[in-house]
Amino acid sequence: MMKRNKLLGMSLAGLAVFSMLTFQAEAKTVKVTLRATEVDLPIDNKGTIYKTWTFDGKVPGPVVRVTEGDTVEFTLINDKTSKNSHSMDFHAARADVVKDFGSVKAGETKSYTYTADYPGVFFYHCGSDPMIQHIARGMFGAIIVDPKDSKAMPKADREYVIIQSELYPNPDAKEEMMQNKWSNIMFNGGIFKYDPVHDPAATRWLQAKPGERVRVYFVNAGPNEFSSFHPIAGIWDRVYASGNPKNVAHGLQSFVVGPGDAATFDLISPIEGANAIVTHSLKGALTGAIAVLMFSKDADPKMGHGEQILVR
Ligand SMILES: [Cu+2]
Repeated sequence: MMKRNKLLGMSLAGLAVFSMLTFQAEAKTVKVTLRATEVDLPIDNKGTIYKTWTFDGKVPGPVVRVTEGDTVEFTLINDKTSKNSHSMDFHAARADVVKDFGSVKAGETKSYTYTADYPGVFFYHCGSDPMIQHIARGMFGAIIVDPKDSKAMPKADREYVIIQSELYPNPDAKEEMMQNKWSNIMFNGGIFKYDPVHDPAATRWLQAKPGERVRVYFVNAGPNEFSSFHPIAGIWDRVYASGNPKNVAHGLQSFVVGPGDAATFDLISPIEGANAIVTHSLKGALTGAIAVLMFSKDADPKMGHGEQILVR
């Protein structure tokens, strides 16, 4: 009898090890290289050009995605054509603010390494002086750190990244940024980028099917305004502060995300039709921060997957 119990205990221990192997991704090293460039990009659906500063020539910069526990080997190249120094501050990192997050001159390179110890969604941005201008001109993005336990959150059927930021009419006027004189709030670097209702020139919107769990990784780049993130005609099924599975709240209408903060939002629609994702701080919404999410049985299967989690 004792022998049998011992055997049972051993096989249960074996099962436990097996399930850990099954559900916990093995930590890996991820090399991430981004290039700081100063380029002109459109900031609305008509193609109005703005003198942006960027990571990899895009606003927002590329989505970086790793798994909790991974080692990130990061390199910033400041393009030799840049007129300014630039830098990289990952909110997912524990590092040295001077040595690692310090400025890189044009034509130079800096590398640092950190482990992504906390799961969630985190802001990244240039922190070079004046930081308010480097962020306002477009040097920001999102890093998603997936939990190593793949069962820590319900599985998402589609995922989208939305980054809020302010548009200042004159990109050189640091004083106007200090006085918070923005003209528009944008999602993913464009005025009404995903809103054909308010701007007939908009050709893009977000898509999902009724019943699907849509996960929105939301970052507020600021540099100044808070966001009261709300899905008009929907309710957030779950909200995770900083995207950490331990910080879960249920059934919220709006959730405030301050500048330099981020959160993960899950949304499920029982019916066909549209939700309008906004900052309910209405001057922000009505000047550009509205994203239409269309729930339809024939939603494009590519939307909300792969490259289409940040719709360019
Ligand atoms: Cu910069």
